[in-house]
Amino acid sequence: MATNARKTSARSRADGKAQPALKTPPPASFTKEQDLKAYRDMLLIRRFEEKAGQLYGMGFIGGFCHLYIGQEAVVTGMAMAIKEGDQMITAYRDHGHMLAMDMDPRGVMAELTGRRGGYSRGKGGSMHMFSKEKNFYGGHGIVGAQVPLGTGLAFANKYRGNDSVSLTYFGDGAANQGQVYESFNMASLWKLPVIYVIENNRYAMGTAVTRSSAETNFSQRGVSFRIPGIQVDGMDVRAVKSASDLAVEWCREGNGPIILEMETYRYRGHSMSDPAKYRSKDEVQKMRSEHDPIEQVKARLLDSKWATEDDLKAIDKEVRDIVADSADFAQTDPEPDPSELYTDVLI
Ligand SMILES: Cc1ncc(C[n+]2csc(CCOP(=O)(O)OP(=O)(O)O)c2C)c(N)n1
Ligand SMILES: [Mg+2]
Repeated sequence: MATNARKTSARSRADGKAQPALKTPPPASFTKEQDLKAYRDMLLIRRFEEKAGQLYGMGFIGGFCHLYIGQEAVVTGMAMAIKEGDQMITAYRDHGHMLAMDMDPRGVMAELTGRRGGYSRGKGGSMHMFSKEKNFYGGHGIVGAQVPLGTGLAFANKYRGNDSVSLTYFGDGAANQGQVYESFNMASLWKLPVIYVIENNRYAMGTAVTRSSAETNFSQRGVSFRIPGIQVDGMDVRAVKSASDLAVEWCREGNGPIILEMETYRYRGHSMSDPAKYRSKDEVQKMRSEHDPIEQVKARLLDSKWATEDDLKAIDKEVRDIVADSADFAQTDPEPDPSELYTDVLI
């Protein structure tokens, strides 16, 4: 559907041109194949993250490790809306993003355990992985740092005259960073094809959005820069897909940047060392039982008789096998040779 159809109200500009406001589109209607794919892709992320959590507990993973469990619908729905050549960049909660960009689970898991076969040859760890081949630009540990970089990717696309779009993800906490607004200004001024995906999972480390943010409607953070934004149910993969379709089309039509605020939730702590005392167990349990992105698709598949319990078990087995293989590889692949200590390093 053309994005033009969704432009609703108009705010007059000094130059007389209207600034459109956009409405959140209804969730996409999925075919059986799309629902099955969404289920399988989200399950892969969930099982991969559970395994990463186990390996961390067993001492195989050094440094930081931030799990994406609960937020799977965001990257999965967005990945269903993009095409070859579109780029993705995010922060440190990045394993799901890499799997959604079709990166090899072995390479991701082996990077977590610091092995040779990892995407950064075992020298980057959880927060620093890249694949130019798969158009994934990291993995960034400094909060907000990826936002100017993602904006730069969009600048390069415009400069080169291709129609690729930059998907620049960041969190509700990062949304309060100054460099985000410097990026917004330039992206809007130069009409850069960038989708700012704000993953509002309600917390930045142990701080709830209501304590850290004067304006908690993150979709409106671009108003001063004439960047439209919409709020999206980030726990429903179909809602994510339709919003992503709209945003991708908006960028490819040459309208400049757009913001998608994904309302989502992380089930685990901020990182592996977070006891999560800042929220109640009931709050987490309520999200899990009433809004889980994977359970929603599962119920739909069963209700519509598009899949039987046995079909879903077979998908679960396929996914578990991939994850088990990646974990085996990540425990047996050798560590980098000491001579690698000075390669790939700027000194
Ligand atoms: C510039 C900077 N300041 C502080 C930190 C410490 N820090 C790491 S994650 C984080 C919270 C970010 O929260 P959010 O953007 O909501 O992302 P989420 O962890 O929820 O995915 C903070 C303050 C950092 N890494 N970089
Ligand atoms: Mg957050």
